[in-house]
Amino acid sequence: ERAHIGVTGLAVMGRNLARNFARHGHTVAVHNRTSAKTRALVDEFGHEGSFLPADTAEEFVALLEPPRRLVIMVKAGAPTDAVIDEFAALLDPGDMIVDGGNAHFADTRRREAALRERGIHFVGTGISGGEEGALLGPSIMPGGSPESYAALGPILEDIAAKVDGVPCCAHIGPDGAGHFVKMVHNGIEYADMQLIAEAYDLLGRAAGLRPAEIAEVFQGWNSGRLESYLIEITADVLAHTDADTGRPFVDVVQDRAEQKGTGRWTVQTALDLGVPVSGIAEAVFARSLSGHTDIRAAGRGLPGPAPTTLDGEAAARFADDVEQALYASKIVAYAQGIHQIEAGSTEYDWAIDAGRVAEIWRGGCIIRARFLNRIREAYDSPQRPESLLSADYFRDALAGAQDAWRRVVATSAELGIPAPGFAAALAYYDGLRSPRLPAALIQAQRDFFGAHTYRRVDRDGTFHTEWSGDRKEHAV
Ligand code: NBP
Repeated sequence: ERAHIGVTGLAVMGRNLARNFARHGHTVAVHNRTSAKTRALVDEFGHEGSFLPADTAEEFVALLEPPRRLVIMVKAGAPTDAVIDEFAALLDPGDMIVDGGNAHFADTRRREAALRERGIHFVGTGISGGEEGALLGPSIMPGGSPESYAALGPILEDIAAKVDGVPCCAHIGPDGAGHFVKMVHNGIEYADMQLIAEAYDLLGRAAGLRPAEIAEVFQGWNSGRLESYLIEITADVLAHTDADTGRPFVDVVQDRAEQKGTGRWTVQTALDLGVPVSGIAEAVFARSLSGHTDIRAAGRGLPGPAPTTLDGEAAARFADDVEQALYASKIVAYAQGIHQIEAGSTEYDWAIDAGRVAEIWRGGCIIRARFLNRIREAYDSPQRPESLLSADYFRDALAGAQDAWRRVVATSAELGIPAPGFAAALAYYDGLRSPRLPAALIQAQRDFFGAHTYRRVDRDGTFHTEWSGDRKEHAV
């Protein structure tokens, strides 16, 4: 008997993916560097389906039906390269290696090019949804060649999450496109989490609500347009009481957020592409600031406004405003992320369909949300929007939210409660709206000190003014 697909790397993710394949009726070859994990998987879950365990790489490869489909789920970076090298030597032209780890898309492009030389399809695949998603249905973002998707697509679509019967898996584009989109997904996740955290902070510190009360507010929001996985788990976390102390759980957690680096990659890549992902950047920086206990300790005595909390009715109105600010800022975060995806797609010639990306994010992944349907609709419409913000539905939503959004940003500034995500999103929105930006002055300054030239509003051409001389303008 041969396996339809194989999984090597049987830590939490690989093991759950292998089980997911098996539960869908696929015969799965399983392998791990340390074979105890392979045995443990078969002992514990062998009854769930058909597993073919292998102790060595050679045995593993021999178990796969040609053309071979081999999924690697090991630690990103050097371990992934080591495993690719080990297996590539054993494969034949036409075989496929799927890297389901969180690789940087530049590594995926390098690996894909190297394996293509040898006739092997390398399919860098973003997989979102964590441990539970891997088992019950993740969102899957495969890159690689269209030929590889023809062979892999059906089996990946089988195990993906489904929303309205549509699998949350689609071929994103060639080489690194899948990992690029997964990276931006994680960047949006950072932004979304930061915005939710700011909403929580404002409801607590400005409106005077306790965590259990904020949990109720979030529960309410989760039955409206903000319905999403992150809002749902936020309500759960805020309602949770610490068993040791009887205090709200969130109050006993140290306020230092960590990061594994995909948010940082998103921002680094956006800087290279020249895309303003200010919401994602603020989220990365807010985590970073939280971790600097030294400068935070030094800053604690800095003066601020006297602490005040809104009274009952004002607090209730404020909570409604925060819902609007959160929704509007979230729209901006997605608009910025999609802009980055489109810029990456242009830069690397990937022809990514943003509407399809929104569609496969509707289920399985951490940023799954009701409003992704609206994004898909916007990009499916005959007049594709230049920015998500200019699509009819979103323009109207922002028009309805903007007064409240401005009040929330103003209140946060007045009360001295940091809301960098809300503020950056609003500034981006106002930046797009502005018929004229102060960039004109910046360009003039650049010409003054560095002869960097400028363009005029009234004539074509490039100009320089002799600032240190007669201040006459010359065409250059
Ligand atoms: P880990 O990222 O913790 O990796 C552990 C696995 O890598 C084990 O199977 C280990 O084998 C294997 N491995 C290592 Br480490 N070095 C190796 C080497 N030189 N040769 C062969 N195998 C090696 O596992 P994970 O948390 O399941 O994540 C797997 C991938 O999925 C990662 O790239 C991760 O970023 C990505 N991912 C994770 C999540 C999540 O929620 N955890 C979500 C989405 C994507 P051993 O057992 O012999 O040590």
